[in-house]
Amino acid sequence: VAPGDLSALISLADYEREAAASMVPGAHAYAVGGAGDEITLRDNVAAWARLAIRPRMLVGVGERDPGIELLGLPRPHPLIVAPMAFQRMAHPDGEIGMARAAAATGSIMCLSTLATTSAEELAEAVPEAPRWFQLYVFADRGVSRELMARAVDHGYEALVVTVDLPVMGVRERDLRSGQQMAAAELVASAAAAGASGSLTPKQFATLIDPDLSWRDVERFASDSPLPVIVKGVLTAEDAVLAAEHGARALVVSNHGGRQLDTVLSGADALPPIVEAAGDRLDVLVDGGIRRGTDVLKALALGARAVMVGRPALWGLALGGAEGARLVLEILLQEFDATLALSGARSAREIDRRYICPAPWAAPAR
Ligand code: FNR
Ligand code: LAC
Repeated sequence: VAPGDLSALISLADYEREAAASMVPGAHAYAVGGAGDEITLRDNVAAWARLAIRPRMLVGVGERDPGIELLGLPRPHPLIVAPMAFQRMAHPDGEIGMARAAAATGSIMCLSTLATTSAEELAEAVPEAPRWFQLYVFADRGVSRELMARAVDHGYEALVVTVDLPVMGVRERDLRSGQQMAAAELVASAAAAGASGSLTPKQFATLIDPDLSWRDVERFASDSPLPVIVKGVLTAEDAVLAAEHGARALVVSNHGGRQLDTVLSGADALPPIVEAAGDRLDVLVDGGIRRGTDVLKALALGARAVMVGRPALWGLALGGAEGARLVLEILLQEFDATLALSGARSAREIDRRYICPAPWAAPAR
């Protein structure tokens, strides 16, 4: 495609392919890579394709409502932009561009602790974006408390505590690329982490406290006026602990296959977690959401909402705020068509009856 002309890109797969051709190789490796042999990375996508849809006919789908309820509040649809570090590495619009795309589409923007824009800058630049703040807890708890206070002061609606990165996963694409990044892109993030100068993702990871425990989650939940969402849980056991320690919600996630290879996909981990959570927790899921049909399947398995990671970053890389917006719009249009063709008038009525195990083998990618 000609630079600036995104109209030829009609699917998220188109964005994936074009981003691979146009991003700086080191930045692309960091964005798309996974841990180890990338078995989980691939399975995150394949797992949604192992589910088939059981559509109902003649339901009357002339009016469709993609709206859901999350943390007790109505939301226009179930899409959330996943927290992703260093977005200015993909495009100069960075996190502010991503927030504009989220605001334009009614999606929640989740800002990473390791962002290249501070929480307050983002809030001032795009006050209309519904926003959550993702917290990495550093060994220096003062820094985390400061980050939390700033999120509270600047209109962030939830605190997403990521618990699956006690240490950084071993990502061979980054080892091969040397993870070259412009120092300027790293300075803002270093400031957020309470350090001066610039830090690479690997250096950041060493600031994160590997001894973080459920007691810390409980403390954040009781100190924070914002609801705490635990991100990165894959077992029913941990879902029960999250509820017992004051979390309001959790994100079933393997960090986009970037941490421990050969763990379960979100789709496969979800059902026992939904069952264990009962009505104590809102359960969200992420990993490999690339089609509107994937969104319906996630809701059918009991998720209330989904986070979308890399596709939004491909959009940002190719067209800044506008590119990210187009990606979210494609997904929303696909989800609307999926509702109509599945015979679901409302996202809230989607349940297990809409899916079954697929009789085909998921296509290899
Ligand atoms: C991430 N992810 C992530 N998660 C988090 O809690 N804090 C972070 O700073 C980051 N950073 C980050 C950077 C990049 C480049 C990627 C691709 C991912 C994980 C992210 O929030 C989410 O869990 C996955 O990306 C979801 O999978 P998909 O949609 O990318 O397949
Ligand atoms: C990553 C971290 C920073 O996945 O969350 O790269």
